[in-house]
Amino acid sequence: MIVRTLENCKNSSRHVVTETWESTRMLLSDDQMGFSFHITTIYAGTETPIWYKNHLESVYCISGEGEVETLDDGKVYQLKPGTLYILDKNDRHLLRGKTDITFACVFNPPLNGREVHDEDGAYQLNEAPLEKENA
Ligand code: 9YT
Repeated sequence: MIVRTLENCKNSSRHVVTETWESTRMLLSDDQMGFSFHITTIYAGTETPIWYKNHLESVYCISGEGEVETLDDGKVYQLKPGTLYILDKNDRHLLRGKTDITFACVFNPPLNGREVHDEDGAYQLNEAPLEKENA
C-alpha cells in the first residue's frame, strides 16, 4: 500500500504553481494505478483554457465557487462543493474561479507529471496551432 499526505506532496516536486492555478499530483503514472489523482486550485478571478486531448478526466469540487464552459457548445455550468464534472469527450473547456476553487481530479490514462513543462497537459488555446499539439 502507498500512503501520502497532501502536506508532504505539497512540499515536493509534485506541487506545481502556474499563473492561474496550482496543483498537487498525489498519484502519477509511475505509481502504475491506471489513473492519476490531483488536488488542484484555480485562483479567484482567473480563466484557464484547457483541452486534454488524450485523457479522460473527472473533476470534483471540494471548496470554493466557479464555473466551467464547454467551448464546443458554449454551455456554462456552475461549480460549487459537491459538483462533479466529467470530461467524457475530451471536451475543450474554460475553467473560471469566482473564489479560489479547489478540486480533486482523476485522469485516465494517468498524467506523468511533466505535462506542465512540455505543455502536454493544459492546452493554451492561443498558442501553437492545435494540430501541432499532442499528448
Ligand atoms: C482542474 C484540472 O483540470 N486539474 C487537472 C490537473 C492539473 N492541471 C495538473 O496537475 O496538471
